[in-house]
Amino acid sequence: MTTAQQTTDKQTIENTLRTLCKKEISQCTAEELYGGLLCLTQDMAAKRVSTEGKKKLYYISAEFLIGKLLSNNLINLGIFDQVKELLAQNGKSLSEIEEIEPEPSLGNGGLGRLAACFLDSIATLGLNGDGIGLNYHFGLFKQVFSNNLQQETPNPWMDNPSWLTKTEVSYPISFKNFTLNSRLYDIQVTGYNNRTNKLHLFDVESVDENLVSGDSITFDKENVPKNLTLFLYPDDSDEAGHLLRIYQQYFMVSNAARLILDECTAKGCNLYDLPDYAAIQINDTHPTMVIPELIRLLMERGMDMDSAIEVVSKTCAYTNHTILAEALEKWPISYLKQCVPQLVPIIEILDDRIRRRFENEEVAIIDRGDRVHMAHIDIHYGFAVNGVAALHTDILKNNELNAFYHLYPEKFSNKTNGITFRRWLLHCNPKLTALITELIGDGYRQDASQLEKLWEFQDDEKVLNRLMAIKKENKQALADYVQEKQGLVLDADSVFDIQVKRLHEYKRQQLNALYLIHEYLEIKRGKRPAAPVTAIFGAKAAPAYTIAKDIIHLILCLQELTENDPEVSPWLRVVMVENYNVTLAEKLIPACDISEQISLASKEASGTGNMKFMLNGAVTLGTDDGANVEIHELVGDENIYIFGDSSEEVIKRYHEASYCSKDYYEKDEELKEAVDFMISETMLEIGSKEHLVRLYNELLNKDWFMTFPDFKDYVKTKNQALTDHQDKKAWAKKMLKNISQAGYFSSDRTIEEYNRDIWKL
Ligand code: 26V
Repeated sequence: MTTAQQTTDKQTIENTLRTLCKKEISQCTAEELYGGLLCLTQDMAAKRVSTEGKKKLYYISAEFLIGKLLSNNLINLGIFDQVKELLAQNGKSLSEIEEIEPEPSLGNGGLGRLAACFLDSIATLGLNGDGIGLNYHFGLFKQVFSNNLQQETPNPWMDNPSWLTKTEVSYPISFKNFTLNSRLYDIQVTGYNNRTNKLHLFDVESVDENLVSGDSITFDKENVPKNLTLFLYPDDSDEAGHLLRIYQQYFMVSNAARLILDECTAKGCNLYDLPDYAAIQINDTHPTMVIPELIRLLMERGMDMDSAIEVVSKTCAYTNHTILAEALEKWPISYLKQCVPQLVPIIEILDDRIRRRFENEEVAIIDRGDRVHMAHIDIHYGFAVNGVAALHTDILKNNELNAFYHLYPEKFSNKTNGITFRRWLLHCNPKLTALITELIGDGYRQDASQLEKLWEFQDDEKVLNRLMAIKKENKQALADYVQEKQGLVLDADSVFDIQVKRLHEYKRQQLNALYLIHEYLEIKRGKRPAAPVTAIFGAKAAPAYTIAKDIIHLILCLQELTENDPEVSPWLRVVMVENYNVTLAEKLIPACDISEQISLASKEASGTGNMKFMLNGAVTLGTDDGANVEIHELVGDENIYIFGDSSEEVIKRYHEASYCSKDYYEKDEELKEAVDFMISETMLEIGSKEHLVRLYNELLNKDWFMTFPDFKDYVKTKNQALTDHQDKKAWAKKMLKNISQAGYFSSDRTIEEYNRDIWKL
């Protein structure tokens, strides 16, 4: 009998847990059981660690939004059901124990969650690949609402017991004025019935949590030795924030580069053959300095510069996650000189070589304003560049990175994002999982395309009814949760319309809010919607992003307005959940009827929430943007609600600089009425004039992300969806179609493509 088999039987688990907790299970507190289960899974995972594989993938990312790990690990180790039953037999509930675990918030949103899904799939496919990032002590802030405004507080998550294991690995990392010693902490990444890989998180030995006091996320930004790993992307509204970000990035990649070189040389690599031992995936431009840093370290170890550049260029690959200009990193060279002067001569040579080869100023690394374009380093000195959805990659090739595409067409490819079904179906929606398994067996867990078999049941009324019943139960569970946490009573018989994602103008939560105002006014006029609706939002705004915070204020005011108006509340409720994070997403997504994916076409690189909702039987209401385009193709016009201008129209309008929001406002009576309501007496009684008027002016005079042109079509299409939802059987069929076509969005498929085309492990 293997060790894994030994541990999987319930009796053995019981004995182990009893020994670890030093008590009978029935006598343990939830905290004690959490600690015991953590040890038990850590031990089991460690036995599956594999050192197999000459070549390893290193996925370097400033963010890994891993979410809670206990249940995920229990599932992947194949002991979830046994543990759940065992606890139940002893009067304990696994979900209460899950509540104890703090959620590490080591990411902002999609990019960080994608990295976490990828690690799961890499281990599940048995591939040799580790993640490398930073061990932020407070991660992203915790959001609290007060006076209908967002407030930010620290989110400490590293309390004992923790999933982090301190290692012996430490490097001295030098900056211009000081040297800091690093310390590596590891988190085990369990694959589903497969190997265990590692997430390597580097910390700085001199970090001091006392720099953060009380409920505030402010701290001394200049004290880098003490603050380097306190927060994820601290406020970048000022220069000290920018510099800290550069310190963080260099600290991350210098550690990564040293670890990679050490691991490869230990396996017999002579450094000239590094590309045979390592593939480095650069997740957005945050880890870009790994390129000049590796060149520098190779030269330090005796390699000439030409060879070092060649070796590094064959090892590094880059993923682009956005076309938004403000998100594409361009660091003033003076900042680099101030923090990491050792990289400056190398970057200058890299730029010089490009300038000698190509005349086009557009592809230079250091521009005429002395700013270093990080993405340009990646494209020139990496061997692969990919976008994250078909439309996004096309836009990169034909517009944003067109000049580069002409130089290196062979480097470009698309890798449409994916999600791990272990977390986003098996864990978060056990009832739907059980139904699917009953209908088509469990082969879909390893081969997601088998979900297509579900379509055979398209006319099976019993199956359709059960789908609806499961949705209803999930909605009730969410309603209970929201009542407990926020004291809001939701009606699980209403349509749950959900928009959860970071707050950003391009994602257009403000368009949704304008719709809600419009519907509110319609109800006041006596015109009720086709069905009662609960509009649910979840979103954090960057602390320094003023307009995003104003939009949150507007939504919270609408929450108060609809809750307290007895004429409106039976038909329309607006709810914003506090501190939206992975744990909340796991409760919201299975409970959704309509999935709002309403970004301005061309702006959302992919989206991954859209995939999670689809897999859980929600129907998408969205623009033809990002991966919505692929969802649309897979489910067909009948099973998705698409509205708004196309990406071509939007790109053309930007190009011509022809957009004037006031023109739309003046021509569209209903739009005008909704916009004006934002600063009406009714609203000003609830909310703050400063915030509401600023947002009103922003929309009326700028509306950079073009909500006004799409307003009419959005209202019409959304109301059509609400009408269609009334035909329960037809709606259940749409749900089934969506679930049955979701297999393409398994991150296992995405990772197979990365491996086949880029990493070649
Ligand atoms: C970053 C920033 C930072 C400065 C202010 C404005 C701004 C706007 C956007 C971003 C996003 C950075 C990159 C990112 O997170 N991209 C997301 O990556 C996901 C995974 O590929 C993808 O699904 C999302 O569509 C994309 O927005």
